[in-house]
Amino acid sequence: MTRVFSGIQPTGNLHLGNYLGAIRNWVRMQDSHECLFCVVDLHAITMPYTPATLRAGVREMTAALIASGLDPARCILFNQSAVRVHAELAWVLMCTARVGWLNRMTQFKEKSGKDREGASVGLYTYPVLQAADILAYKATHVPVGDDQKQHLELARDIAQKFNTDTGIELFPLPEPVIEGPATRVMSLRDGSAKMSKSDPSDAARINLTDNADAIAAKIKRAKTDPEPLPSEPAGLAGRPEAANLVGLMAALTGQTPDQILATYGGQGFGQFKPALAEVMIDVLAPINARFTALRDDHAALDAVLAHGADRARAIAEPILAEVHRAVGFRG
Ligand code: AQP
Repeated sequence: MTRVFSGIQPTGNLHLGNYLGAIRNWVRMQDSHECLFCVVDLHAITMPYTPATLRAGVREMTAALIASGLDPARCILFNQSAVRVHAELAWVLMCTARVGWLNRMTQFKEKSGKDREGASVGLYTYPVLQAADILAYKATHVPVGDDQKQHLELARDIAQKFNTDTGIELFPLPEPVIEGPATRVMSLRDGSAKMSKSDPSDAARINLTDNADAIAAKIKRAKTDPEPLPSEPAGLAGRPEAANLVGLMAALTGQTPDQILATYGGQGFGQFKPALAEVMIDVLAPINARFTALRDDHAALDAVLAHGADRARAIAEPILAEVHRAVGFRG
């Protein structure tokens, strides 16, 4: 049996990296698998937040996911805090995970920065909650971007240790699904940094809510180098910004980088960038229009989340009961 789980934080706008790296795969998988997709609001409070922004962010992310193609009739779409099993299972798994394992997590190091002592304990234990998100449903496949690889390996280690400690093969080891030509979309301002919601420069990312003018302006200003495009992918080595734009063109058109460079090799960015912006606008404009139509219908969005949470609970609660028996909390 296969079951798919993945999540996204309701912090800031959905961006092109989230869409190409993860969401597009989610949309594809909802037709072939049992899928649960979660707006992870418990994760969102690991960093500074305001309650009003968080509440609005959950609805906005729900609207953005539906606008991107998730269909609440074909997948289970809900917010994490509505299903208490996530937090309860996280506690049990925190007693399974080892401090040494968490100390190796690079995302904590990046997000806590120089002020590690001032970071929340939740930010440190974030990957254990992420493991609980997945294991609460005995999910077998987790479609994510490349940046989540290390957390997925940890989730597998936690599942394995729990099974060994209790002597019961309770959890399957979840497989990461890191697929497609854009598993790591880079910042438009710095080809060595990933495109990210928390980048202070809005010019570094394409938001799914950006209109055509904003997209065209951001692509025009995207950092590049003075060389023309090479005619083969090998010529992109050492040119991260050029490689990123070619990768975006490939992901958006469904072509390979070879095919893109066969068309644009030898041309400068003055020709390539307007073509890329046009393709991007064509893909994002319908998503943007659907998002605008959905975002203010709070009652409808809340109803989608409530129904999704009911369905998620129906799967997770019996699994938590199995965990309680395995641990010895009940007979
Ligand atoms: N640049 C990216 N390229 C490809 N995939 C990406 N993802 C994120 N950035 C890229 C994937 O999107 C999914 C949801 O991300 P998330 O919101 O849970 O993770 P995040 O780390 O909060 O997203 P951001 O934009 O990177 O936010 P910040 O700035 O807070 O770190 C995940 O599957 C992720 O891999």
